[in-house]
Amino acid sequence: MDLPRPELFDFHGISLTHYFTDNWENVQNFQARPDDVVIASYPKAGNTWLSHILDLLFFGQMSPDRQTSIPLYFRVPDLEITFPDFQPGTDMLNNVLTSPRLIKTHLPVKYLPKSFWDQNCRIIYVSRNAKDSVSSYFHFERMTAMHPEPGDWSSYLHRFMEGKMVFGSWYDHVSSWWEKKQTYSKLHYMFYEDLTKDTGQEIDKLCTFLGLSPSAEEKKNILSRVHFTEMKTNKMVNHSLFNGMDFKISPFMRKGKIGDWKNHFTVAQNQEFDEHYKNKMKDTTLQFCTDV
Ligand code: PPS
Repeated sequence: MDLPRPELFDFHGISLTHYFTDNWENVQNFQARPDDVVIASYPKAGNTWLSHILDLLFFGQMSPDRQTSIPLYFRVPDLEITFPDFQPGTDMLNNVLTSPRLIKTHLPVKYLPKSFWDQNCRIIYVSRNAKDSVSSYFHFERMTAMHPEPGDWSSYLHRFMEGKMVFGSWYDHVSSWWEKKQTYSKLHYMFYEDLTKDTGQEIDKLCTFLGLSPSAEEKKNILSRVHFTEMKTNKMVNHSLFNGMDFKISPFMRKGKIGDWKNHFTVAQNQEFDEHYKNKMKDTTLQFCTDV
């Protein structure tokens, strides 16, 4: 689809494009169901990975055709999205007949619709270190018509540091969701890096949080299906069926690694970034791993 790139603008204090604001009122008034499971993250933190894991955990046994016939972005709709030829995320979700509904969002914690808190819904937040997040985001913005053109790497990195990205500041996003975890017990905060290092252990923790007990056989099956190489070639999860992305520029499932930032940051950029990072993150206990 040949669409013009959207403008980035300030919306209630965060940078967004119209694809994420056109349906704002319906998003904010969205009615949650008590058993909804929300998968929240800043962009490029592993939301797709987690969505696939949860879909398999909840529906892999019950309705195996679901995974082979319905693209993941329909099985786990994005709450705030509106995109040509697609139903808005809220409509897709209102039409979901299976339960629990699995709901993807990139909203900062203060903009998650109130109903999710009122209904005491389970929320999983996945976070990824800033350097790999910005590197992944750069390549994603090169290839998707939903976001503005990223421009050159150096100015992009500075824009990330200033928080002028679609969905706002990474620093505010990851740390305000982290703060929320201290007071909201149904929030499971996890890290892309832990998921990479020991997927099985992270799935066990997820199961404890969600009250699920898959058999050893099921778990083995899930582990093989959520591996990067497996997902990269699976059309139902790799976004190749979505017409708003140009895989000739970059694939959605790109590298799937911890530390790819080293192929992007110069020594000087890394020093500047670290200084700025220390200051931005000085008031949070949140710690990230940036290396294997
Ligand atoms: S989005 O567009 O914000 O929803 O993107 P998101 O799914 O959150 O993040 C995309 C990055 O996650 C990587 N990914 C994985 N890494 C390892 N293993 C598995 N199974 C996996 N699935 C997705 C994906 O490759 C993107 O990271 P990069 O660094 O660009 O490869």
